[in-house]
Amino acid sequence: MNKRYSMLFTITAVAVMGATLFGSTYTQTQITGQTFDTSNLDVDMMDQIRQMGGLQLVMPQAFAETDCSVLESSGRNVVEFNLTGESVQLPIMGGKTYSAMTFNGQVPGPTLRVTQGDVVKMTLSIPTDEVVGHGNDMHASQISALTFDSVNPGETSQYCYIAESAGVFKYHCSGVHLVGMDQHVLSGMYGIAIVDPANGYKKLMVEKTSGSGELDRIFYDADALEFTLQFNQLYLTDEGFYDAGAMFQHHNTATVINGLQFGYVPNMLHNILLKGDADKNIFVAQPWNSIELKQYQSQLLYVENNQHVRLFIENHGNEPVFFHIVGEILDRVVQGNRVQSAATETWLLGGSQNMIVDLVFDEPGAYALVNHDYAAIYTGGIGLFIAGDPFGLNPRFVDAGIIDEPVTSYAYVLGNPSDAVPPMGKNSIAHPAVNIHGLYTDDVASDMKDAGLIALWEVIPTLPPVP
Ligand SMILES: [Cu+2]
Repeated sequence: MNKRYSMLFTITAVAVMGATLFGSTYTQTQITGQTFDTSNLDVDMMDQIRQMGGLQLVMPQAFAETDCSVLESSGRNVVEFNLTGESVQLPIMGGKTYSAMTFNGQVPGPTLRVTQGDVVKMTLSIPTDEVVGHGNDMHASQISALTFDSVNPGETSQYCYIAESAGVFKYHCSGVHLVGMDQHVLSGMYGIAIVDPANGYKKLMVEKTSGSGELDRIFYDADALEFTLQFNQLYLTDEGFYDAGAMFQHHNTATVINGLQFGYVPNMLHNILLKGDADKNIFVAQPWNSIELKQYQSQLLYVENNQHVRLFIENHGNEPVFFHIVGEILDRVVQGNRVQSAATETWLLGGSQNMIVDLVFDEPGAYALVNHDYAAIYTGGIGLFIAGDPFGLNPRFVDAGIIDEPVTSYAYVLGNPSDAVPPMGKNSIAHPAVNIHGLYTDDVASDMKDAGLIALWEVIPTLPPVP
């Protein structure tokens, strides 16, 4: 008997002893069912388990493989993902800025999208003038954060992995040798990897009664219009620095979705569009409320009615997220590529938990998505989906020659916010247009404009005024 098997025998013996000693609290039937004869547990049996591959499955080679040269020549699709760790000043509500830590000058960091089985080659570079080192922990990799460790200013490091499991997975800075991870993540160094299932997403079944009262099942194609919604908090001093004391007390300064408080609510430009007057509010909160704010001014999320919508949602924060859409039902909730719920109104995400929500907006209207914790709503955890043409803008857009015929959502004219639109996957419906919106540095926003994204602060003033 070699040493490993003898250790297993010891563990087994202790377990059996425990079952026997504590067995008196159970019924006789249960004790009999749990007890087995150790004299039959010989080396041959362990050999059989090993030959079946049972012990090997504890640590499959693929999970531990991080050698890029090996994985790049494995014949799998290789996706490169390049990140730069940068500390920058970014705006917060009230006209101030805060000391943000970012991947690539944006919060959240870029969304990685791959197909299950792809190789990801992640390269992290830290500029020479960066104040501290940074790490990167991608949960899709199933590699310990300690394996990669942190990268010093002026250095570059990379690792590779196979994205084995389908789902949504966070990635985040792991601090400097894991120290300060809370500060780095809560200051902005986070993002998600979407690993699409190898066989694609499932059709969406919505089961409800029809107008006549008959039970009706509607099947929607797996292809969907997709958004990412990443929740987090900021804990800041008055000067905009990270406040660890506030974090320990769960006393947050702001609740953010995709980096911004109230990032997807109407602003004065929407007032002009709908009411012809910048000062006639159509929504109570208008915090990002000036054309001068450019990419930071709030935008809305536009969807069509009777369209399969898929939301990739991650809670990066320190507080729970009670995800809820006012006036809607979440038609399906998926976690880890398994359906968790259907026809539910709210789904709870703890810290570092995620889900995919599938739903269909049946009627035209404005639907608020919230973290249904009132403190979170009042500190920024709210946004609006606009489904269809609830405000009757189509005739005006047609009369003004902006569109030739009525459109099924305002996204065709105004586009959807770039920070909420993930890269395309195999079951994605392309957004009609995408505008520049997000907690991006001006450099990042400028690159997006060069790439052809809509600069809404230039487009909206050209739209027809309310008659
Ligand atoms: Cu960092």
